Amino acid sequence: MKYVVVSGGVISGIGKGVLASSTGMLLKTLGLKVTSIKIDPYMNLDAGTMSPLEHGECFVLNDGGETDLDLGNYERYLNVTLTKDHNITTGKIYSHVIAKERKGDYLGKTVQVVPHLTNAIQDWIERVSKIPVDNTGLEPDVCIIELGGTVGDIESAPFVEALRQFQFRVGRENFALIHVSLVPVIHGEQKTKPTQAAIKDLRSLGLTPDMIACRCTEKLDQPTIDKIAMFCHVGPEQVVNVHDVNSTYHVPLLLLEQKMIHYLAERLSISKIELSIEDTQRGDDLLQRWKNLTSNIDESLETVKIALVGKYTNLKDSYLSTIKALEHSSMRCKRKLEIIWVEASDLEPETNENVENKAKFHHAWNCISIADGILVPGGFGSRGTEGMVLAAKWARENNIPYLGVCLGLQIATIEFVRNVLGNKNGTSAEFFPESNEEDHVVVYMPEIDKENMGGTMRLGLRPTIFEHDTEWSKIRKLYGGGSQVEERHRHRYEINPKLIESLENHGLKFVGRDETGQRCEILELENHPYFVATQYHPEYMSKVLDPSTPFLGLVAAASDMLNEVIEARTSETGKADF
Ligand SMILES: *[C@@H]1O[C@H](CO)[C@@H](O)[C@H](O)[C@H]1NC(C)=O
Ligand SMILES: *[C@@H]1O[C@H](CO)[C@@H](O)[C@H](O)[C@H]1NC(C)=O
Ligand SMILES: *[C@@H]1O[C@H](CO)[C@@H](O)[C@H](O)[C@H]1NC(C)=O
Ligand SMILES: *[C@@H]1O[C@H](CO)[C@@H](O)[C@H](O)[C@H]1NC(C)=O
Ligand SMILES: CC(=O)N[C@H]1CO[C@H](CO)[C@@H](O)[C@@H]1O
Repeated sequence: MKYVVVSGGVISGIGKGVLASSTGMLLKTLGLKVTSIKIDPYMNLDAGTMSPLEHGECFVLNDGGETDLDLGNYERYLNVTLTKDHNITTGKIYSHVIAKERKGDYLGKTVQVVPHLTNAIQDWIERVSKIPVDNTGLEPDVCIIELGGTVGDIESAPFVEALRQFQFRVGRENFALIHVSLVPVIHGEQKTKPTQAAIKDLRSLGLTPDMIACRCTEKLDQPTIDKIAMFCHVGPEQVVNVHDVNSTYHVPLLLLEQKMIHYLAERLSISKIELSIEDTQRGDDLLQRWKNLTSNIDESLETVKIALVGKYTNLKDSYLSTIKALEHSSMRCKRKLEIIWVEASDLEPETNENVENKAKFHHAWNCISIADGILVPGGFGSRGTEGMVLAAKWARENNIPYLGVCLGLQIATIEFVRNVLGNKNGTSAEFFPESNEEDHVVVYMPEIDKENMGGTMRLGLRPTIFEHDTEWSKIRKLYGGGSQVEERHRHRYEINPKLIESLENHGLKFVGRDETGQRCEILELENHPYFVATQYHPEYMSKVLDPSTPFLGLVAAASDMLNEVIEARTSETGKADF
C-alpha cells in the first residue's frame, strides 16, 4: 500500500481537498485503485449534529455515516464508495483509545498521547486504507490522506506526530507528502516567504515535503519556482504550480501538464505494482473521459438557469453536494450552469408593507420567473416552507421543470393537497405539530424515536422499487428503465400513506416506493415536462463523470433536451453519451 499525505500550510481553505482528490484521480488514470482518508482535527464525534451554518453540509454515506463534506469530494472525484471509518476526528480517536483503556487493553499502564494515541491513529489508517472501495472488491493500491487544518496548529499536533512515525512504519518508498502552500501576489510580486516559513514548520516537526503545491492567483514565474526550490531544499520539479483555473475540474490536467504524477510515480516506485492490461486501459479511458469533460466545460456556450429555493442561501456550503450534482449534470448537457439563489421566505407575501420586504419579494419572484428549472432541496424546520410551496405551485402550473429533494418532495405534496385536492389546511406534522391530524400530509415515521436528536433518522443506502405500471415514467426511463434503484436517505418524516390513493387519482403518481410498498420514495406528475421529487438525497451519489439521474433530468429538461437524454439512457449504445 502506498500512502500520499496532503497537508496544508500558511492558511486553510486554499483548496487542499481539490488538490488531494485531483492527485487521487490522476493516480487512478495510471490504472491504480485509489482510496482516501480524511483527518479532521476537531473533537466532534460525527458531523450529523453539527450546524450547517457553521460547518457546511453534512454528507451521508452508503452505510449511513454522517460525515464532513470532504468525503463527498473524494467520492465524486475518485468514483469510490467510502465508509464512516474513512473519517477520523480527534474526538473519535480519543474515544477509541479511552474505550480500549476501559477494557483494560493497556494493562493499567499510563495512557499517553505518544505512543498510545499516535499508535491508534496509525493502526486506524492502516486498517481503513485496506477497505475495498470500488466494485472490484479488491484492496486499493494507493491511499490519499488529507490532513485537515494547517500544520503547526495545536489541534493537528498528534496527527502530525503520528504521520511522522508512520513514514518509518511503512517505509520511504511507500510514503509521500504533498504540502499545499500559498504564494500571495502583492504589488505584482509573487511572495515566497509564507511558503518558506510553512516548510520550515513542517521540517521542524520531522516531515519532509516531496512536493510543494503552490496556490497562487496567477501562474508562478520561473524565478519564483527556483527561489522556493532553493530556500525549501527541494528540486524545482518538486514545486507544483496550482494557479487559479476556470473550474476545479481543470486542476487534474494542470497537474498532469507539470508531470507531477510522473514524479510521484517514480518516488513511490509505482512501476513495481503489477497492473493488468485492463487496468491500464481503464486508466487511459478515464483520462480521456476527463479531458472530454473539461473540453465540454470550455465549449459550453448556452446557459441553463436553475432556481435553488432554499433556506441558508447565504451559506452556500450547506448545499455543496446539490451544487455539485447540478454542475456534473450541466457539464454533461454542455450548458453553463447559472444557479439563482432564492431565499424561500422572500417568496411569501409579506403582511408588513415595508419597502425593503417588498423589494425582496419582487426580486425573489423575478428570479423564479426567469428560471429554466426549479429545485427545492432538503432541509429542516418550518421557516420558508410557505415560500417553497408557492415555488412548487408555480412550477406545476407553468410547466417549469421541478425537482424536489426530501423536504422538496414533501413541499410538492403539500402544494398538491392544498391546490388540487382542495384541502387548504394541508400541512406537515413537522412544521405544525399542534395542527389537526387529518390535515397532516407529512407524518413522523413510526419506527423513529422522537425524543433523541442525531443518529435516529432513516439513513444510508436503501432500495427503491418502481411500481409495475410506471413504464411511462420519465424518471424511471432516465434511470435506465430497471425495476429498482438504490440511493442514500436522511429523513425522519414521510408522506402520510393514507393519502396515496387520492393523490394518485389526481395525477401525482408514487412511481417508486420502499420494499414495503407503503413509503413514498419517488413521485412524479403525469402530463408535465418534468415534475419529479424524491424522498432520498440523490445528490450524495453524484459523480463528476456520472451525474445523479434526477439532477441530470432536471438540467436536461431545463435545457430542452430531456428526450435526447432519455433516448441515450434507455438504449444500450448511447449510454456513454449521458
Ligand atoms: C464508477 O464506479 C461504478 C461502480 O463502482 C462503475 O459502474 C462506473 O462505471 C464507474 N464510473 C466511471 C465513470 O468510471
Ligand atoms: C472523447 O471525445 C471524443 C471526441 O468527441 C470521442 O471520439 C471519444 O470517444 C470520447 N472519449 C470518451 C472516453 O468518452
Ligand atoms: C478556460 O480556460 C481555458 C484555458 O485553460 C480556455 O481555453 C477557455 O476558454 C476557458 N474557458 C472559459 C469559459 O473561460
Ligand atoms: C381549516 O381549518 C379551519 C380552522 O381550523 C376550519 O374552520 C376549516 O373548516 C378547515 N378547512 C378544511 C377544508 O378542512
Ligand atoms: C475512523 C472514524 O473515526 N470513523 C468514524 C466516522 O464517523 C462515524 C459517525 O458518523 C463513527 O461511527 C466512526 O467511528
